Amino acid sequence: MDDMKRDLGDLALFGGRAGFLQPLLVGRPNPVDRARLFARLTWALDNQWLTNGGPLTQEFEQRIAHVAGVRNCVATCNATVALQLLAHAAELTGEVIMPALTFAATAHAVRWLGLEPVFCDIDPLTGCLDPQQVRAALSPRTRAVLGVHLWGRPCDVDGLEKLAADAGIRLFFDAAHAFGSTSAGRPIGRFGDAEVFSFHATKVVHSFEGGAVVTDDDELAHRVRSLHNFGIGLEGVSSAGGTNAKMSEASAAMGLTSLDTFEEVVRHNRKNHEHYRTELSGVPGVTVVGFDENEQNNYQYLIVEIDEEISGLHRDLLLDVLSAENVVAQRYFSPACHQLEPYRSRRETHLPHTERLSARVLALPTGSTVSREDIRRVCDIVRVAATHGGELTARRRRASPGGRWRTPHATAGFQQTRVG
Ligand code: T4K
Repeated sequence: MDDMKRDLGDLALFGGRAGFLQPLLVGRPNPVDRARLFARLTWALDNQWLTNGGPLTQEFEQRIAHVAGVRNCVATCNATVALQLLAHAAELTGEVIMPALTFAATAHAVRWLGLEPVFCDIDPLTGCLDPQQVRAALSPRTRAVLGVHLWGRPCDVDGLEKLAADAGIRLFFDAAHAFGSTSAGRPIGRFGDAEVFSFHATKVVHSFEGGAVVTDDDELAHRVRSLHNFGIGLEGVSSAGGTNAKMSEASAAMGLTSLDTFEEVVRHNRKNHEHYRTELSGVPGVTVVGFDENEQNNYQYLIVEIDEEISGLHRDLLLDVLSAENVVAQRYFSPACHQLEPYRSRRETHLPHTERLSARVLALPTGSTVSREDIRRVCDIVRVAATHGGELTARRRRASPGGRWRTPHATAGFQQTRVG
C-alpha cells in the first residue's frame, strides 16, 4: 500500500499513520558548508580578535551592503536591537505608525524605548502598510513610520516615501524577511531613512543570531555604529548614551558562510514554492500566497491562505491536523500585534484587513532541508483536510464540543536537549 492520504480516516488526527516519522518544521536553519564555517572560526581564533568590529564582521557588512545596494551596513547582534538603535539614533519620541500584521518584535522594539506603536491597517493585496491608512493615522505626535516587508514582499515604498516627506517624519523599514528582495527592481535595503535585516537562525541568511542596519544616510549610520558600541565616537552629549549590540566574529563567520550559499537556497525555495503551487492548485479554499514574478524574492516563507467559507476548514484546525502528522506549521502572524498584550488593553483598535488575513494565514515548511517529496506529503494532508473540511470540522466538534483548535505552542518538544 502507498503512503498517500486519500480520506479523513487516513489522517493521524483520526487514527491514521502520521505522515512524517520525524517532525518537519517551519524555520529549520538552512545548512551551511561546515568545512568553510570551521575554517573561518579557526581563522578568527588564530587571529585573536573575536568581536568589536573584527575583520569577519567588516567583511560581512561589506557583502550585505553590496546586496542591499547601500553605502553603509552596521551588523548587530539581532534585528530587534537594530530597530531600537535606529529609533535612538533618530532621537524619536511620541508615536510610530506600523502594521500589526508582523512579528511582535517590531512593536516590542519600539515600545521598549517608551515610544508608542500605533497600528495601522494593511493593503489586503500585499499584507503591507497601506499609505492611505497611514495618512489617516497621522497625529501631531507621529514621528516615524515603520513599514514591514511582510514575508519578503515589498511595501509600497514610493507611496510611503512621499507620505513621510509630506509629513516631515522619518521612515524606516523592518526588512527582517526581505534580504535579497527587490521593489521595482531596486534592492530592499535602500528605502526610507534606513532598513533593518534579521539574520536569525530561521532566516534565509543567518548568523545564528544577527541583524543589520543598512542606509545611505552616512550621518545616521555613524550614529548607529557608535550607539551599538556604547556610544563611543559620538560627538557631544548624546541623550541616548549607547548600548552593546555588536555582532561577534563567530556570528559573522556563520553569516559569511550562509551568504556563500544564499543564491542556491533561494533557488531551492523558489522551486519549493512552485511545487506547493502545483500540488495545491484546485484545492478548495487554499491559496498559496504568491510573489511578483518581475521582482526578486528570497521565498523564505511559504504562506497559504485558508478560506473557511469555501473549504469549511478553519486555519487553526488545519494547524492541528498537520501537527498530528508531525508537520509543525506556524501562524505567521496571528494573533496580530494589536490583538496581543500589552497593546490590546491599551487602545481599542479595529483593523479589518489585518484581522481577516491574520485569521487565515499559515506558514508551511520550506527551506533547503525540505524536499519535493516532503512537499507532496504535506500537500496530501492539506488536500484531504480541505476537500473534507466540513466533515472534518463536524467530527472535531463532536469529539471536543466547544473546544479551541489551537495547540498551545507548536514547537514544544521538538528541540533537542544536549546531554553531557
Ligand atoms: N521583525 C520581523 C518582521 C520579524 O519576523 C522578526 C523575527 C524580527 C523583526 C526580529 O528579528 P530578530 O531579533 O529575531 O533577529 C521566529 C524567530 O525567532 C524570529 O527571529 C522571527 N522573526 C519569527 C518570524 O520566527 P518564533 O517565536 O516563531 O520562534 P520559534 O522558536 O517558535 O521557532 C520558529 C520555528 O523555527 C519553529 O518551527 C522551530 C524552528 N527552529 C527554530 C530555531 C531557533 C529550528 O528548527 N531551529 C532553530 O534553531 O520566532
